Amino acid sequence: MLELQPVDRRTGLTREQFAQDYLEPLKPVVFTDLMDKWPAKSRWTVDHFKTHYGDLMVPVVSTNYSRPGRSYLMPDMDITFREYLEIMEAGPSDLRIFLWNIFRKAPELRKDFTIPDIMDGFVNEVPFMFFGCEGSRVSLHYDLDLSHVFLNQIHGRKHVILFPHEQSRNLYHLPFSAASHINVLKPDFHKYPALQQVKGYEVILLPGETLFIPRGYWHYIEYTDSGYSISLRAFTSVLDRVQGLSSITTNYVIDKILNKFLGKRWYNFKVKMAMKRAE
Ligand SMILES: O=C(O)CCC(=O)C(=O)O
Repeated sequence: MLELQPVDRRTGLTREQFAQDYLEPLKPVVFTDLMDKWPAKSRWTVDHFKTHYGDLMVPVVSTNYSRPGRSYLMPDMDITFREYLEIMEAGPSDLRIFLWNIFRKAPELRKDFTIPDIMDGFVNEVPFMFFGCEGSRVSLHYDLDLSHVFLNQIHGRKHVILFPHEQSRNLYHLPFSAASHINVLKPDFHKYPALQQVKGYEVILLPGETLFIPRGYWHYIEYTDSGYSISLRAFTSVLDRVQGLSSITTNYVIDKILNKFLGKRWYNFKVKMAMKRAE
């Protein structure tokens, strides 16, 4: 197993304590009370979504999503939100909705949550929602825009494993991407010996809790139950935002082009580079 320690759980954390203990040292933390006053906590039930937003079309991804050679953020199919929620209620499946800006189509949902005071002074990005069926997995990646993420769990539980960005080489980071194809739960130390150096964090995130994922952190997520969350993404400065945009350009754009023209050869080159860097 990889060396993992539990993420701290904190209640009543002040902005100053948060800045000193977590934001500045880039250490993850779970807030138990950040969304206490949000109407979304009780209002956003599966039935509420089905009744009011069931006809919206949603981009759904499966495990194909992280298959080698696929480009980042490419959905597998579009179905209605109602159809997706019915699949989610029916039992385990690998189907998920990733990084969905439901608020573009349903702006009134924004009234059901507020940006927490802890994020005062941050440059905020648009909120996104994530849905997943029981047992579905989000493969190990970091967010290319290098934003800080506040992942607010509305429904169901999630197992989250995190690693600092400095550990990218030991995690066999595939260059020109935000991905690594190592198996976090069953690491193959023989094939990937550098994994023995890796140190990370883990938590089972509960409904009503908020996980702070510092910028650049690697994360692997498994849906313990079917469920959903809303992520608030933010930067502490405009400079960080610009750095994020440059990271998207150099990784996403170059990768997409070379994937298209070189296909498997490009992927094999990235794997070779990842092994070499870890050595
Ligand atoms: O919760 C999820 O399904 C994925 C969350 C995630 O990867 C993110 O916020 O970057």
